[in-house]
Amino acid sequence: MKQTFLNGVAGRIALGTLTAALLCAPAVAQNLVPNGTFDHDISGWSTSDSTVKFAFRGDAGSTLPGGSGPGSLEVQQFFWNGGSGGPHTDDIQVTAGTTYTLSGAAFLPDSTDNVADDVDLYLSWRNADGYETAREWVGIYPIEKGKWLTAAKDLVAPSGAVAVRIWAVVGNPVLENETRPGVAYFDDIVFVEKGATAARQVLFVPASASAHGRNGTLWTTTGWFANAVAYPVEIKAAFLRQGQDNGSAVGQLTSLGTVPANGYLEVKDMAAKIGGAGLTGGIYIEATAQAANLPATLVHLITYTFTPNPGGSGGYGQGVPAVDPGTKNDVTIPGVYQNAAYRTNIGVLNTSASTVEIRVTITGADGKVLGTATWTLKPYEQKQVSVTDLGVNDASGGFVTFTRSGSAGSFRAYATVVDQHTGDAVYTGGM
Ligand SMILES: [Ca+2]
Repeated sequence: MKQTFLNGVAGRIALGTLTAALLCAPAVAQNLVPNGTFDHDISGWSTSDSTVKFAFRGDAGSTLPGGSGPGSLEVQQFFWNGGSGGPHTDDIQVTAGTTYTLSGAAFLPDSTDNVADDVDLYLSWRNADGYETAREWVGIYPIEKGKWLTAAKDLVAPSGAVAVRIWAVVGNPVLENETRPGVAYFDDIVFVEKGATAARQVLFVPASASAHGRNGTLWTTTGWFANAVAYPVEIKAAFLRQGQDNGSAVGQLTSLGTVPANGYLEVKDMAAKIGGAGLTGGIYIEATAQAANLPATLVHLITYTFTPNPGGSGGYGQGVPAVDPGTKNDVTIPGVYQNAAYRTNIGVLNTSASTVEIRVTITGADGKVLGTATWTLKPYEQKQVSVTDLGVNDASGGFVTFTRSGSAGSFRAYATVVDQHTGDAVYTGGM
């Protein structure tokens, strides 16, 4: 009786502590910006604006309450017309009608050589065709040099929006004969779904198999998942078949298991578990965690597509890292061989719900075009062919370029060079 009573008290204390911990935790949803705290680098940020320079700043970071500290994005603006510019994120998926909060911190170095007079976060809503449908500014003000400043704003995704792109921009006043840049550091750029208590990450495996190949090989794909957070992460997936619209498959996911908090999960023959045997194609992965305040990355995934060695012991295969949906306009992959020693397969996965059109060009070692094709891929369709399908029957070196013809959709491309004698394969994702 006494034992039961003590257990009951202990239980209540534990529950009380847990509740207090949950109440004290900041009610912040998952940061949808893949690298907004710049802990180690500025990966995920890019620009095509020649008046902008940007770099990693390892010695500076937000010192505001709750700030992520050292590691920030330095932006330099070399244009003096009263406008502004800076690098931006890749597209981040959103749902129309949903409320999001965009916030960030900025620091203008206190130097008379720093001509900047403005820092902002700029957000562009994009539709399924890849066009901007509306834009928003989150001004960080009043400007005070030598001090971390912050701003936040609630924004509702407008009708038709499927993605956003976020810019960190520096503005200069109108100045004549000026050469000194406006400079600012950015940190803790956070874009969250307001009130969300769960986190989600979408990944794609561009190529996988559960199928017999040449010379008695049997190719299957094993998934190696590393958990990046301190919560269990559930993994669900769909197989993305060649030559068809896989939009409905992405809406009917199959569970592949749970990656334990801070832990690891191996899933053997993933393609057969979600698609059935005898298939080659891509894989759609959805990782979810039931907790707030999580980063955009919940898991890291590498897949290993291999076969037992038909001629002896052991086996061989190739590693294929999972990728985020991305938005790539131009991808070049060096290493195209089609001769007695090697053969080359090239492939593309449509990582979007839109039809995507891609121009494929294979260029030989001497710079001459060896073959071209235009591929139209249905939503989430995967396609893989031999370079001989593009008329390339003799190539001892060269490269393949994939260019998105329209503005709609996104894709990931790859090439695999296979040893003709052993069947050993080397996978290269797009650059
Ligand atoms: Ca930081």
